[in-house]
Amino acid sequence: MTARSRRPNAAVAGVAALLAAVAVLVAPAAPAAAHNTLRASDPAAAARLTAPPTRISLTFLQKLDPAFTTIVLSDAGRRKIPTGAPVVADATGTVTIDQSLADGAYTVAYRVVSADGHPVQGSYSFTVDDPTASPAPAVPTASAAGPVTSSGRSAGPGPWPLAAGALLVIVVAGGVVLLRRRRATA
Ligand SMILES: [Cu+2]
Repeated sequence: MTARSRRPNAAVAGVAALLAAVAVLVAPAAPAAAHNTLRASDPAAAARLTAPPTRISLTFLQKLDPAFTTIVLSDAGRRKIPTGAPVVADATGTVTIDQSLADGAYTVAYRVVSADGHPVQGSYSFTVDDPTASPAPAVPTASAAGPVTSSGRSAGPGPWPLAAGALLVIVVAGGVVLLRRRRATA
């Protein structure tokens, strides 16, 4: 009696394990997507500016909490540049720069919170290269509308499009072989 009831249980357990494995493979990277992410910035990441900026504006995916929004500007020597306190409007945080920035590389570091309360931090760099400020040869200016690069992780499309493409190739190749066989026998 107990031996009889064991077999269906084992089968059920096997199916459950299979379903669990499929669920793990199919489930998207939800935690990464749920966190706040830098969407755009002014100056843009890796921008080469011909005039020093007077403010830094960062736009995020989710609404910011003014109490937990930090934006720090520093120069190539990692010295902090004085700025005003962050002014938050919805998902955008802005700080004004108190001084005129000399030519050189600068880093913008930020720390904000996600909707779930978890902190998110990252940084990016831009360069000030004012042709009127120094006799150094002018470098072609990069577009300020370049893609935002941050140290935060981004959820890519994953291996599924690749797998779907490979499956399509197999199906098409199989169809071609079948057609050739039918023509050969006809
Ligand atoms: Cu979280």
